[in-house]
Amino acid sequence: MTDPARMEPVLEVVEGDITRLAVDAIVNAANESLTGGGGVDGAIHRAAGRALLEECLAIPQVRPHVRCPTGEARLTGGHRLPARHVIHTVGPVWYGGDKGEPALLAACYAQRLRLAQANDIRTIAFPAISCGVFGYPLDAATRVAIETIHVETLQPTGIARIYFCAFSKDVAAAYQRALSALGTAR
Ligand code: AR6
Repeated sequence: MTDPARMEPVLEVVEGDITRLAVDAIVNAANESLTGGGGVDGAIHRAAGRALLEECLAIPQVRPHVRCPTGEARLTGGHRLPARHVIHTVGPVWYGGDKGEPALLAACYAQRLRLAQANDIRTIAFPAISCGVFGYPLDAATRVAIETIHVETLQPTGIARIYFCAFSKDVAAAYQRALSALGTAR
């Protein structure tokens, strides 16, 4: 029998609100202070309740007002969410594409997968990190997301299913284009 830990995960695009997903972990597109904000960050804090903010505030600051530098991640509980954990990450702000944005965004996905692997997370859902307030062009961002995860999960990770949670039809279509561009690789 095939060991499930050695299998490549299923990649699935779902449309809707990430706070409704009953997965082991949802990823938050946060800011460096981890004190909440708008977009998906605001939705996650509202749905998880005050205890999530308190857990975030207890995370040590690495410099004033910074608990999670851009490209890094911090793990908390899910509190009132159906998800068991929240992986808070901070994507890059889009400054035109020649300020290291693709590498920083790829690091967000690759390192989140490693954090998931280290915490026995088997199902994980990503929002379109940096594609809202931070202004990363949608097609470029979804390509980085899908390609990075594809390459990272060619090695065994123990992760069974990865959801790309699209908050609108446009975002879902961009993920589908990025998946098609992978061809028959999976
Ligand atoms: N479920 C899934 N996706 C969502 C949801 C939701 N409930 N709500 C929004 N999105 P953004 P960023 C989508 O702006 O660009 C915050 O203020 C949204 O449509 O949330 O990384 C933080 O505190 C878009 O496709 O994140 C930071 O300051 C995607 O999530 C800053 O925004 C990301 O949009 C981070 O900006």
